[in-house]
Amino acid sequence: MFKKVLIANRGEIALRIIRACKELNIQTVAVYSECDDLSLHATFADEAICIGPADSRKSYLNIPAIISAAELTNADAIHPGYGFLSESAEFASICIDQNIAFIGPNTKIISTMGNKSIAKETVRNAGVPVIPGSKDIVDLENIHSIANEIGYPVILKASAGGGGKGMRIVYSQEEINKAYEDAKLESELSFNNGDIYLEKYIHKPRHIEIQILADTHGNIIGLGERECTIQRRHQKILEESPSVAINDALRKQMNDSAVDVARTCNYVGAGTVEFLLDSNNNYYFMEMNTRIQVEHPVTEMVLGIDLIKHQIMCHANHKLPGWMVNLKPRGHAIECRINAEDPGNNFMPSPGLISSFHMPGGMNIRVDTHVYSGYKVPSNYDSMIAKLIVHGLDREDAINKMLSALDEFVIEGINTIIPYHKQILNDKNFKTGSFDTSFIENFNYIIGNENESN
Ligand code: MV4
Repeated sequence: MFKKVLIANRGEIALRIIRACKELNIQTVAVYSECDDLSLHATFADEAICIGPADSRKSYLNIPAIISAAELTNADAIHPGYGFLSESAEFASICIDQNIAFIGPNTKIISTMGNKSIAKETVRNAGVPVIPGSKDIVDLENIHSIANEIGYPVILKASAGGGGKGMRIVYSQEEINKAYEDAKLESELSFNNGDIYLEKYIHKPRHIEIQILADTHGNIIGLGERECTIQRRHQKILEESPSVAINDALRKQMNDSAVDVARTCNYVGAGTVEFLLDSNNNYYFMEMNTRIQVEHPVTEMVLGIDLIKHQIMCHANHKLPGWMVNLKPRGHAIECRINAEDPGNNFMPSPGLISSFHMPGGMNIRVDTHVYSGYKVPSNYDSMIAKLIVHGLDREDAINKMLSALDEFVIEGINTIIPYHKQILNDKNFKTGSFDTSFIENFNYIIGNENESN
């Protein structure tokens, strides 16, 4: 097992990883920026090193500073968390060169899955259903013939992208050249890479992803789905498991497909295979995330296992336990992301001092957070300040438990999206499970009306 792990991240996930390490008797090193010195991850790690100023390019994305901190403290592994350097093939390769284990898959897997067009082609060759589309990137020469072959509407996506940047929906031949130029420019500005590929546009799909774990002995296990359809501007805000949209037969097929994806690239560690599910219950591979994800707790709650502990053990060459293949989801889990944003003012970020903070408690209620009363939310980072996860007997029980826990959650001094979550959970279509990716666009938030049903 590793003796000392450096956590190259901040916020709730850094704290989450520190807890997993403590339970495994692994020493921990936190790195923090100048504005994060009072954050709980820096407090609760065995050692903490300042790696630079608030600007993440100079701290949490500063590879030389992080590697120096690992060398100075004799860390034998680095956990990158999510975001920041978690899917940087360059960072993973530098860790390996410095003889520091990278708690993530190898450089080749990160690069393959990081290029969404290459990832799709790799997965298609493994016999997993992928969204119909171009085999490769497109240009102005071939885009018309490929789009006509697939049939409109089509969607243009950035090869280096993921998460909506550089994405354009195109309804007719007349719009495609301009959409291509726009997508390419946006992609170049965002990712330094203007490669664009093309897909059939799936009308009102659901986003369902499968968690997998893979050890270094060839064992790969599919750990069920998370329903992630409730997104605002391509940011997930509420996730749940199981999904109401799939039955046991489809669940097994999607799990098997996710394992096939992992097998075809000799995957190691924790990963997530994202699928779109269309209104006829056809599922298609969209992309694979080669990191632990924000929403991993909903899987942990329905399965009763610690994904980060198992992720770390996989990279320390432990075998996945035999019982893991027989795990069945129990009950229903929901996660609400608590963002410091004002839902009454176009989700404007709301940094500042938390003057009062009281977390909900009780049976099967979990709060993952790095903040506390008196903490100042910096304006330099992502606005997520906490995750509230509940586990209920069934979906209705979990929704009621979440509503009650949100009611108990007191955060004063800044705005949060807690009232927005309450209205979602009271929405008729949310309650019946009849929603698709257009849910949030069509959702009408009423300021000050969080306890009324719509
Ligand atoms: C799509 C799609 C329809 N057809 N691809 C990809 C990135 C993700 N954030 C949004 N993506 C979509 N890709 C095809 N071929 C629709 C979406 C989409 C979406 C997907 C999941 C959850 C919310 C969404 C909101 C708008 C569009």
